[in-house]
Amino acid sequence: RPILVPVLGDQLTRNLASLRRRAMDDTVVLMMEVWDEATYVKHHKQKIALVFSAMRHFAAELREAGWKVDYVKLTDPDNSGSFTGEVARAIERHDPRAIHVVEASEWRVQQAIEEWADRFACEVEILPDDRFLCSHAEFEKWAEGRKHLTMEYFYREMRRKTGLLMRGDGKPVGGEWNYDSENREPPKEGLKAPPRPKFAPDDITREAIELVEEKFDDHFGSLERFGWPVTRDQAERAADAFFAERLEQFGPYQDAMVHGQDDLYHSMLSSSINLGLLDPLDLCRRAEQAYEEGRAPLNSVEGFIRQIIGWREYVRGFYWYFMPDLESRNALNAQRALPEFYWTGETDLRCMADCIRSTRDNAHAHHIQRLMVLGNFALLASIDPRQVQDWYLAVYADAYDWVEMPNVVGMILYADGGKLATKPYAASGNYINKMSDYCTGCRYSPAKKAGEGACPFGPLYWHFLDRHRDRLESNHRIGRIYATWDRMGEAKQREYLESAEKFLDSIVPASKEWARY
Ligand code: FAD
Ligand code: DLZ
Ligand code: SF4
Repeated sequence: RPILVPVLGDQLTRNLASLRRRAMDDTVVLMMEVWDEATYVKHHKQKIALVFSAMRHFAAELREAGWKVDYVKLTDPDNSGSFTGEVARAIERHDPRAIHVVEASEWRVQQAIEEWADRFACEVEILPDDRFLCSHAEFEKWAEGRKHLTMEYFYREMRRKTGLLMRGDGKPVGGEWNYDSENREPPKEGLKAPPRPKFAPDDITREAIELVEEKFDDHFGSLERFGWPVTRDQAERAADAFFAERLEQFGPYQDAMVHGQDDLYHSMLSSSINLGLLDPLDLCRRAEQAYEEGRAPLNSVEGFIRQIIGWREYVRGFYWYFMPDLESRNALNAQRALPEFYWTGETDLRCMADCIRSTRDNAHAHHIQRLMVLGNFALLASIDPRQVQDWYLAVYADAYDWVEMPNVVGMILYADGGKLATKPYAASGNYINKMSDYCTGCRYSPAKKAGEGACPFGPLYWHFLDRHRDRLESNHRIGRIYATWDRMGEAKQREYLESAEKFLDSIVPASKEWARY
């Protein structure tokens, strides 16, 4: 009797804990395309095509290496539609003596897996996902008793643990832990990054795309520009191109935004890392090597490593530490429905329109677009956190709720009451104007403060601060801004508030359920 090893759609590596320790001859690998996973939100079309194509390529790679793979396609007539249903059917087919499965990255799926031991008549072993550096227990130990879970301190622990950019004496390379202050260059005129490699769909990807066109045609997004890596080999080529051509400028322009330049110097590797095609620690070692060999400056390399062993590990720990409550947090009592333009891109706010266009065309927007444009708007306009979560989970190729949720609930909306961020990331149009070229060519002007033609972010910013004064005035990082507000005087304040209210009243809520079935 074999061991059954279910491999989930974001566990596509031969280095997976459950595969690493198995002998091929008494193992059946089970991979399942299931309706439940394809529809728990209405994922962007590119995401479904990406996941199915990458799963099918990985199954082929395993078979070629000698593994026995039982692959259930979405269209198989007896497909039950769920992981649990498919494992039950596979047990009938293979009569395994045990199931070995790596824990799920998401709460929803882990709950289902934890029921398998009671439900099935064979032993079930759930293994930790050691593709992450920090275990759940390690994060809990770090978080216990802290008022603020400041990412920076967690990150330093991860630097010490991995030895990345560390000197022999336990101090950070270059003398500082963090070079974020050197990672905020506004875009210079004519800034143009080398394009990332795109991978033309092969037969397997084309078949996945056809399936998506047939079954998920009403989902958001376009398939036209699909070019994601779907195999480890392609993902490695994408990483090579990033290290050779974009890492050097990644640091300085990390926060920059340029109209129509969707990738800039970002790695565009998140979907590959999250699927398991790339190993995050390996990428960090390669970045470190680029620094050691003088191919990239410290602020770029440290910035890249911080995003991965800092932010990525931190949000994963944060998610598991606060789930399931995290999902329903709404500390600022935000109730407004998501605007229709998040789905259509039809808005005169040029920054929003460009970020939504990139989201629709590429199933991607880079971090500062997600945070300081799309996220900032959702915060200032008090959009209901559940609807914001659904949107972010539905529209990006790299979206999984373990990473999307802390970023939405904690980072952009402050809906966790300040566990993740020490202050809300609220900003007026001045920030967007400084860090992008969006405002030139916008119908609105950030120089105009209120009334007709004024950039809506300004009035919305003051309206937000004013309505949350009770909570935010005592915050040491944002509280001082109230002195500026008070100095404005009542007439000016009224102008801002009325301008914001007029804008908020004009927002058209989403006309249909775009994100959920
Ligand atoms: P780069 O800028 O090249 O960064 C390198 C890597 O660092 C990324 O590939 C990613 O693995 C990691 N990283 C960077 N920032 C973060 C972060 N804040 N949290 C976790 N990992 C990070 N990332 C996802 O992978 N999936 C999501 O669903 C997701 N949702 C987000 C929602 C919001 C509201 C915000 C503000 C951020 C979200 N991010 C998410 C984080 C980040 O925006 C993306 O990881 C990044 O844009 C991916 O592009 P890249 O690979 O070019 O990243
Ligand atoms: C995102 C996704 C989609 C769209 N479809 C599948 C699927 O059919 N089968 C599968 O194994 N995984 C899929 N995934 C990724 C899963 O949602 C992800 O692996 C788990 O939910 C992680 O907890
Ligand atoms: Fe966005 Fe305001 Fe600039 Fe227009 S003026 S692009 S709305 S920040």
